[in-house]
Amino acid sequence: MSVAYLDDAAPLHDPDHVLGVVALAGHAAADLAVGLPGLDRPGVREVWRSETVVRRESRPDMRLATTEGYCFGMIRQPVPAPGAARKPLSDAAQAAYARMLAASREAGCPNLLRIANFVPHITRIEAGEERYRSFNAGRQQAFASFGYDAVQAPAACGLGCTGDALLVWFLAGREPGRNIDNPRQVSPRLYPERYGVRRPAFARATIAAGLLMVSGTASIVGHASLHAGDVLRQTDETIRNLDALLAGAGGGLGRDALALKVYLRHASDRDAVARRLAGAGFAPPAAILQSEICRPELDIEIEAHATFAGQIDER
Ligand code: 3EB
Repeated sequence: MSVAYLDDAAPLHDPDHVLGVVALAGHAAADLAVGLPGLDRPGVREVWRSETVVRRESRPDMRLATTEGYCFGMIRQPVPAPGAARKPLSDAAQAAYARMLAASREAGCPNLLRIANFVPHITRIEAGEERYRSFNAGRQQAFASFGYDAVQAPAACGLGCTGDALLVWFLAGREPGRNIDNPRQVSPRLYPERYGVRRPAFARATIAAGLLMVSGTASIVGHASLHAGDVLRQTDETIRNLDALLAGAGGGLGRDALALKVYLRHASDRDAVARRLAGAGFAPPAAILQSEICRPELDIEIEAHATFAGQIDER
């Protein structure tokens, strides 16, 4: 599997091998339109490709691509209006995750390998509860009702977006991946209750499909956010977390092997953060995007992937 980042003018070649096109920023044609403000270029599409030919299918508000051994899905789940549901985000998350679990199992790919969550207005308080907490409840409920063990949950990201739909894409496989732990951070399953009575469920990184896929990573040590108000110290802490995951993955990958997606709360932080990352030996980010991070005190979250030749079972 491979991932590329295209600006809006770039043609999408070899469509038979494309699993999915996610427009992170800009308005180019895509399977899933996230449409965050692009801080380094106005349009950027993330393109997932398979080495083998892809079968594609469209359902209402969902695109599905399957290959021998893998399934890639993109879901646009409308969020009910606050008056129409008691917990709109919980309902939407439960519905989106139920569709994901049903579709991946139906495709013979019951092992989730990577999930991305874009939650509209993620830190807004609604009916006395933050929407991210409500999202966490719905995600857990769907896992529970499908008998999916949340301990197996793969790498993910949880970011804010605008609009009125929850956007989720996922990669699932016939075979399981290998989840990587970050010893500097507690598992999201063990976060304190303030992130939801039903906790977040995701792994810090997953190795599968020839990729090391690193979750949204932030300035969190243990379960606590560090360096509130200082984006550069948050960047440094995030780099230490990325280093821990590179070490945990094995295979000798360095910082420069990672393709980064950098999410910033404040557009004005772009140049300082880009300089800090370059100075630390990272390649220029694949994308720099403006987004609401899921904890109000965090100003930066970094997601990454690298091609990974190491065997999944070589522990
Ligand atoms: C964190 O480490 C930061 O809820 O799926 C990162 C990755 C975060 C995934 C998710 C949230 C999620 O808790 C936020």
